[in-house]
Amino acid sequence: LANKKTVIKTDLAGQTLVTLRTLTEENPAALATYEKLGGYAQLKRLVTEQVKAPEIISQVKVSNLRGRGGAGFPTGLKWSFMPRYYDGTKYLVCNTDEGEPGTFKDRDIIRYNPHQLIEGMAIAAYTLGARVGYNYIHGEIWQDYEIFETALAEAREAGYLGENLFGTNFSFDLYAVHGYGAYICGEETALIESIEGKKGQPRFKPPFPASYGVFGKPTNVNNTESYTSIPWIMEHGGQAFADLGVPNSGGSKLFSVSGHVEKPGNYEIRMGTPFKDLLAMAGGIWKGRQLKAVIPGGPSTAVMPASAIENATMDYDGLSKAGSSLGAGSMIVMDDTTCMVKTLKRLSYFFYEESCGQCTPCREGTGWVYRIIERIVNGKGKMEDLDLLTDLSNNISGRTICALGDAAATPVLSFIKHFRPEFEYYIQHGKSMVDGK
Ligand code: L3W
Ligand code: SF4
Repeated sequence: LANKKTVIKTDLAGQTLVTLRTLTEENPAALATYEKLGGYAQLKRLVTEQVKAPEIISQVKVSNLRGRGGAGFPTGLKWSFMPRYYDGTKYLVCNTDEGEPGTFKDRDIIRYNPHQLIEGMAIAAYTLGARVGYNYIHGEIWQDYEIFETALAEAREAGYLGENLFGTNFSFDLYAVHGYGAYICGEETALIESIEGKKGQPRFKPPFPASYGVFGKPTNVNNTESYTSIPWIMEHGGQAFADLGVPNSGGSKLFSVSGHVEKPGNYEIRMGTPFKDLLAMAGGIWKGRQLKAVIPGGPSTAVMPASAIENATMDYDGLSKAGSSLGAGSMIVMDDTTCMVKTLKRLSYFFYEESCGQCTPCREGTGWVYRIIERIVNGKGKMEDLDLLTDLSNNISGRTICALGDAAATPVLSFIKHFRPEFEYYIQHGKSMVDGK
């Protein structure tokens, strides 16, 4: 790794680096770099001083860290669901299966700061009594998977993973699992099925993974960014992490900014940062054009017209008050040349393609929705299609095993709600109001 040439961003102005704190160094992914910045010191301290689990969980609760995979579930609360006294193996799972359009933050963590993730997972394993862990990495990313495997080997060699760590009776083995590139495997129970060697299809919940996870054993599943925040919280205290953000949204957070901006990329900023500041960091709207709309947290979060997001803040409550949600922080920016009808066609195809097919409303509904939008784009739409799309989406949402059904409905409902005249124009004229094609 030390010899591996990595491309790093040099302009980190305005960012508060927690999960990507090695980015300022020349070899960010190397073990020596992480150790130089105090890496693995928290794991060693907690294990050798035998700090009790409730004390650690209480710091995580105070930190206001909320799950970074999209649902925003409080991490400390989730950790408290794991049974403390259990006569058998408990598991730890990290979800690095980011696959939704516009999501690309977790791969940067394993690319630039894999050891902080490993330390965060080892601290979680110590706290929750997990003996074995898996990091499930999206099947379409190869180089980052290899970087993580190298980091695992370094950590084992240095005595941070394995048997009887630091001479205590705490043992933790961590493995990387290379996924298959299916979006649905990012759903935690589909991911668990996939780890078990089965087809990646979601299970009914409850039971939640905390009681019935990998191989039917208690399992804690968190996102990559969530685990990677843990060493910082242990070093500085839960309150310091909470203070980086705003009430109800602790810490700083990675935002993956893509679309029509001058400098797309990941930006780690404090929760509660105004949208305008994040947009400015990303260089503003490209080519001097105007902002038209933003999908703030990934396509499963509602699209927002410029007027709704312009004065919003980037945190759970801020975006929810403005009419959408934070999701995984995957912000897709669209300029005034964007045709919303064609954009919706692309997004709908994604959900149709990625549906696992178990539930009738999702399997049939996503395809039906896609075909209607395709028909509109091909100039054969009917005005009643808009009500049909709304009706169909409302009948997918809330009637399926997993959240993909709701996720597929969200863009359709929000695009039609905010940009209905564009859809009506397309149906009436057989071409786009925006690009005339
Ligand atoms: C025990 C209870 N555990 C809840 C746990 C549950 C899970 C977590 C949150 O979906 C969302 C989805 C995407 N006892 C529990 C309990 N839990 N109650 O808490 O659960 P849930 O069901 O709210 O969320 P989820 O199934 O994890 C995640 C949305 O995120 N999303 C997705 C982005 C895409 C990516 C990607 O490509 N990687 O992240 C963006 O918004 O639509 O709604 O752990 O077990 N009583
Ligand atoms: Fe599969 Fe869709 Fe049902 Fe989720 S909602 S289990 S993706 S068919």
